Amino acid sequence: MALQEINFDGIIGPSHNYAGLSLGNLASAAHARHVSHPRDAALQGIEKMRHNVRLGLVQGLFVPLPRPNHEWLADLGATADDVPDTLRPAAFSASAMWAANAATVSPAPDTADGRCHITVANLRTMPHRSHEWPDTLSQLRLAFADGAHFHVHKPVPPAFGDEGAANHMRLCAGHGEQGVEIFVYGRRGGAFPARQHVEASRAIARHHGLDPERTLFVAQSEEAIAAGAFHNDVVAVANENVLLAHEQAFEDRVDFYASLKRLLPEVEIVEVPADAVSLEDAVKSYLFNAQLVTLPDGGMGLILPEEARETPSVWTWLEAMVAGNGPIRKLFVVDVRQSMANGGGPACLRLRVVANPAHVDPRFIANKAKLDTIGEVIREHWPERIAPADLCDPKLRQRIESARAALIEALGLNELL
Ligand code: SUG
Repeated sequence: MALQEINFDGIIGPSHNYAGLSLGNLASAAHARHVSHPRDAALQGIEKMRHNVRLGLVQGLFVPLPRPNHEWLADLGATADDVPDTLRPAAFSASAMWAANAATVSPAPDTADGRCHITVANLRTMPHRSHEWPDTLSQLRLAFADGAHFHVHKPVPPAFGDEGAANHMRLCAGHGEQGVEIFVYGRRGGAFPARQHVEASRAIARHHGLDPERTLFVAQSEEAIAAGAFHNDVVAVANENVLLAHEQAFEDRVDFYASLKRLLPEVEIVEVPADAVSLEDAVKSYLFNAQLVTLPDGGMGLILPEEARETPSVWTWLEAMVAGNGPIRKLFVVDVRQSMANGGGPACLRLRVVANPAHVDPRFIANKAKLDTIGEVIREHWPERIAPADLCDPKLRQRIESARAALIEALGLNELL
């Protein structure tokens, strides 16, 4: 079977809450200490997966990580029964839902040994995300255990921040052909941190055995980070030969586009001008955090958050784009508002892997019946709401832990308990 795009969505965990933990992520700051709705959040995520399955796309899934993270607390000399207020929200964070930050993926046609290479992200910049990687690594090693086709790498050393696929794009003439891999890094972000270090990206490219001639390292623009684009996938998205990007996404777009055209003459660059959509509207609407996908009947579509339809400048531009003669022909809108309120749109919620689905552990591949089962578990076990003070309640903690266990048992993934 040919290589296919598989989108692995992170199932939104039962501890989903709004703690305002991510400096530079405007939505996270705006919703700090709001009441969250984990059950609705997770069902919104399942509905997005159902939507994509209905479109005929191959859908995968990852399960939530154990929260609170007892091992991380123990390393900090604390326990879940006696956790300082300053650590509690980080120990409970459901941030692993944003699977685009789980790892960087180089498909088999791009790598020296012809296997798909996957490096788990260290996420070291934000404390609440820095303890995701050990459990994410266990899950990746299970899903992609077939060593003939995959190589899963440990994270790059924490000296250099790495936030995974959210800062990586692959352009190619077709999924099965050697592509051009683009690593986008940050240098400065005004008042906000640059979360992807170029040395982390370079290390990943070496570990994955990429051809240096077909690998680009591109600086994200300082103004984009300062405007709230804390990851490149807030201002750009790529699929096969199409790049959709905001005019102000990159530090030196002229140089980047010229290199890209030289390496991949088939590339089609769709640029959104700043005078049509401001950086502010791009960040508010998450227009670029859409999933840009190749549809089974040909042509490409964008799977966008509701917020894009609600932002007039964005929707006007998108409608004009699909009416034109460009490569992106269809718009689909999904409701992921609970995730969006923490700065995670449709593309944040998925890790894209180009591989043969038959080589992946089938427990991580979704279908309609499995999504129905997961939906039932969520309806029965996920808390309906979490206010900040609830995180101190031992009964909530117990509920979060038993909810995760129920899901894992339903999926037969007991190795992850
Ligand atoms: O790392 N939000 C995440 C959002 C990640 C979005 N991912 C991509 N763009 N690919 C982050 O900033 C907020 C958690 C809180 O504040 O409770 C948070 O971690």
